[in-house]
Amino acid sequence: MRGKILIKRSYPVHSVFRNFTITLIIILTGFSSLHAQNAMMNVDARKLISLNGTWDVILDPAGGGEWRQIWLEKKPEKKTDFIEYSFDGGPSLQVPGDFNTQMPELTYEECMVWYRKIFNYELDSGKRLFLHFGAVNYTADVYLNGKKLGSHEGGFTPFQFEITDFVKSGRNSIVVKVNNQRNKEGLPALGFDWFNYGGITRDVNLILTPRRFIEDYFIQLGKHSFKEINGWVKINGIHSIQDVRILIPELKLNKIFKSNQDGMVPVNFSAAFQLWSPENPKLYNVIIESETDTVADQIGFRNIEVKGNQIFLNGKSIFVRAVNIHEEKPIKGGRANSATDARVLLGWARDLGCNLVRLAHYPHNENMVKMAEQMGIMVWDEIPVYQQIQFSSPVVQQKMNQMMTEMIGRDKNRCGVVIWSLSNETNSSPDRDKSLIDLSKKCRLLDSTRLITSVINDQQYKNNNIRVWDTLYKYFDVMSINEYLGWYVPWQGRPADTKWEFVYQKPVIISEFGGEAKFGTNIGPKDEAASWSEEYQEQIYKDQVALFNVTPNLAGVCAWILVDYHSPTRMHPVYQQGYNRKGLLSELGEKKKAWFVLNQYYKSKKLDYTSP
Ligand code: GCB
Repeated sequence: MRGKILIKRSYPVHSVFRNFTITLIIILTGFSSLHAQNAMMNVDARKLISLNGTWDVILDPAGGGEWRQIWLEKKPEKKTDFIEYSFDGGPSLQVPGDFNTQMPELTYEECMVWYRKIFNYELDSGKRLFLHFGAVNYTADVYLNGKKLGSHEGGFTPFQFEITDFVKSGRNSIVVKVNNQRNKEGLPALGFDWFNYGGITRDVNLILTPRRFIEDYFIQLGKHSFKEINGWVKINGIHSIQDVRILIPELKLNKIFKSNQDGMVPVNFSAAFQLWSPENPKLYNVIIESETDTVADQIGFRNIEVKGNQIFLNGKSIFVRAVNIHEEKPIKGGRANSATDARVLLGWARDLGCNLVRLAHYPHNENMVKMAEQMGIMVWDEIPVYQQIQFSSPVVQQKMNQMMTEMIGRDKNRCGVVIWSLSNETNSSPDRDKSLIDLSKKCRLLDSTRLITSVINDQQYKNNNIRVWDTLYKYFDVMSINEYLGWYVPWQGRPADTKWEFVYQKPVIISEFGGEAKFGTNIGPKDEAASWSEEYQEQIYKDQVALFNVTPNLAGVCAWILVDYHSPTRMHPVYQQGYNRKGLLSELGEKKKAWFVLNQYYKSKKLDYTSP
């Protein structure tokens, strides 16, 4: 009751009435606010007009912009009019980029910011026009020329709107209400151990297409094959049978396929591909031609499978030498996005000896995924189903499904991506099991070719025994175990004497392990965690290697984490200073002692790439 009175006091009555009326209309007509469309992939290969650069902004920490209807961009018309907002004469922000690191007053803000971009456009009746966002954290409400196009939720995946019928000749204005406030039913939910960078964090583009265009395609090897493509192409805007041609000039391949009436084109063919692998990251120029459109992509072909307790890449058993990475700009901090950021982070991972990177805990920008593929580093893609998720909520389940669909939609032709991860450290419950099992089935329907996993940390420790029991493991290809022995969990005995008990027999990846140390801290008792010393962290890594050596079914390990990163929950004033210090590298890229232990281990594991 009190809440209601407060709302009436602080918001003009007419706006409350208006909101109520809209709600009523929605309930009565079943009309809900428009959702963004699933985004086109391979945006770089399309005809683009970039909307990156300077955007005008209005900061809205108190949430007043909604009832002032900022998207209408009203101007005073009569002498007695005044309008209490304006994009003109206000601050601006760079897009792509998080807002927290661009304005000191926004450093720790989780709030609303309204963005505006003006662009000029010449109408072309032969073309369709899409407004594409690489990612906005966390929610985005998008308006064009005062009309709402729709909304999107989820900070790490692309979305778009078709604006062919709304764009005008001449001046157009886009307004986006961005809100990075965390919420209980969000993904992630309320608690997470990374910095919640808000804003339009990835590229914004206008995409021009022909009226009938190549909307989507999946061109990858079939599940068990080394030479047979089992995919599809989707043509948008046709209602008749059409030809689609696939060309791979290097292989002298030129094949024609027929669509159905709705534009779906099944694509099957064989070729003698040189398979993609970390040793030979071969990509082919693949051209897809419809009667009215052409799209080119760099695509690689490889086979990833689990047989027994091992992972096989192109028929050879592999050991995954991996590291976790958060999407933070090397050295500078802030949300990473550029190819340069990707090159530095992946270069560090390669120096360490990695053949895989886990892009924790959400889909990273496309530069990371593409560059890893070019460098011969396999990728683990993950959705932010992280720790305390409200699995009982149907809305949350629908969001999980949407984010997974968007991640797979974007990255499905990147052969470097070998694992879809559907969650991290969730608590066992009937609701969790049901939602994640359900999600795993949907994932396999969308893409049956990759391995899927869910990361779990509820193993039981007793008398130097580790019992891995979670029923969820049954539904996934790889058992991904996070264990922090030596840090959150004390060693239970000699690491080399540890006994594992696995309820399910599958390949095991230790997906997180490690501990904190501040670079350059070498004083204090070396056997005390609270010394935050490099030596303490180094010992954890030595002990972990001893543990790995007695871990049955071990198919790989993935250290937490490559670089120290910002996390406001890390509050020790001397050693953490707002950073999670589990990095093998400091935030400036300096190597801690543990780095050398893992580097040695990975060098020894390189020899494990064997034929079955
Ligand atoms: C974990 C989480 C990771 C954390 C890490 C830590 O288990 O999966 O997101 O950041 O531990 O440093 O505590």
